[in-house]
Amino acid sequence: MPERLSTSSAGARPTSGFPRRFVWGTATSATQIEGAAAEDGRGPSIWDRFAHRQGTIADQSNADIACDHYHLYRQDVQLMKTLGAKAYRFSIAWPRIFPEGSGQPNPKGLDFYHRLVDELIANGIEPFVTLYHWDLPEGLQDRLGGWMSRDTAMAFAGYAGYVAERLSDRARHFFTINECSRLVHLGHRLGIDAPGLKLTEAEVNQVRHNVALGHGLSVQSIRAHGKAGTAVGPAENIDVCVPAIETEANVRAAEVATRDLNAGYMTVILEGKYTDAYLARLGSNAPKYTDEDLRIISSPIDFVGLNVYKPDHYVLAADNECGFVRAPFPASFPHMDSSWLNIGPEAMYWAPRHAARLWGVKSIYITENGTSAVDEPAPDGHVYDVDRIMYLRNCLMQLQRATSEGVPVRGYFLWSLMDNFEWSDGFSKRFGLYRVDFDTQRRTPKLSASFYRETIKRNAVA
Ligand code: PNW
Repeated sequence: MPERLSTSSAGARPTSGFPRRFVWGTATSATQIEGAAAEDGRGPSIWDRFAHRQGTIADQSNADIACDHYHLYRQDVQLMKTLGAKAYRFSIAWPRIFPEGSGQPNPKGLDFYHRLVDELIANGIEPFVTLYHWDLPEGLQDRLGGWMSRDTAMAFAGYAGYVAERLSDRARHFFTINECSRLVHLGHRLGIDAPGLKLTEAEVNQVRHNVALGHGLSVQSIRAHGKAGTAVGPAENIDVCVPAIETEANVRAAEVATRDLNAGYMTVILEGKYTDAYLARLGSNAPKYTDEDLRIISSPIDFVGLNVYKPDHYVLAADNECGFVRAPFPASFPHMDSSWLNIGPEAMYWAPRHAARLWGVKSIYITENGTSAVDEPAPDGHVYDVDRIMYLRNCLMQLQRATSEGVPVRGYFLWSLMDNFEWSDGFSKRFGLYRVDFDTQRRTPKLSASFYRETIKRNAVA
């Protein structure tokens, strides 16, 4: 006899709930939404110059205007309120605060973030501040060689402390640097992100070390200058290793691989030293550093932020030196509208679980998750982005598995509130819950905005 399906609670999955007080939010970054690139004393950033260089951006666009959020922030806060979001992760443009990177601050630049923070709080939305989302002041690139120099790490700490001192009476959570791994790899090795460099292996490894140092120095500076109780941590897209088949041996192999493949940033932050395997792999290209650097880099943090989009490796246990094999991605592996965005929602379970198991992290935020989609309006004018909903639903179900097993995930920030300047893809890839018409700056909710609002309301996957 066929089993009877319960019809009493249509759609309500029995295990779809999240912990009480789970923080639901959206995320953006300054360059991608603000515009007003030369307003109120803002200095140029490496992304301004890079985007204006021929052939760097897929659609020949730049971020001079983007979503014009600098002027439309009040309306954008209302979009968040409509979603029922409880928090907002945004980044501060360093060149608004210190137009030259260091030296003379620009009070008008900071005023914008005072206004934004006040507006958020007035609407019951908690501000989560990212201090560096890739918009290095151009002056630091020109004068110091940017992250090739330790002095940039020092300048970053100075800026971070300056901001924390002034905003931490209302913003209680600070993320230091967004995605060290991408800024190093795409910006300094492949040259497809600003500053568009193709450095040698030794230089790339030194840049990674300097960024880690900048993270650690800024943690110390935020503690020194922020109000008591200011919480601080990184926001990193760690390489997420997923056991190809969920056996005990594969799970262990995925943990070993995660620790090893993130050795240059997350592992050194949480363990206070570079792993032997990492140093052996780099050989004579290893970065130059002191023991004091390692102590700074591993300054205690209050939480770990994880940007999770896709699995990076499917891993099997193996009888080799490193203890694992990475299965190559088959050519047929499915992806979303961005070709790099492989579909593997299990990454959303394994990323925080690895952080909790490997390093004993007690507090985790998913600082980004989301997808690009084509988002053409239907004849009736609506955007039925059911592919984005599918992607989000699957990721959130995996996240729910993690929280239901006790993995300490405190909140989730969906990338992104609205379509924006998607770096070298320009405006050709849309990640928003709200569609932006970049000619009129009109924002229109997509179907996924309703999905997210319903999820927040239920505190369960809708
Ligand atoms: C993140 N990957 O970048 C950034 O933090 C955002 O600024 C960006 O808009 C968003 O994700 C969407 O791209 C990533 O290849 C880009 O795994 C690529 C990857 C991860 C993150």
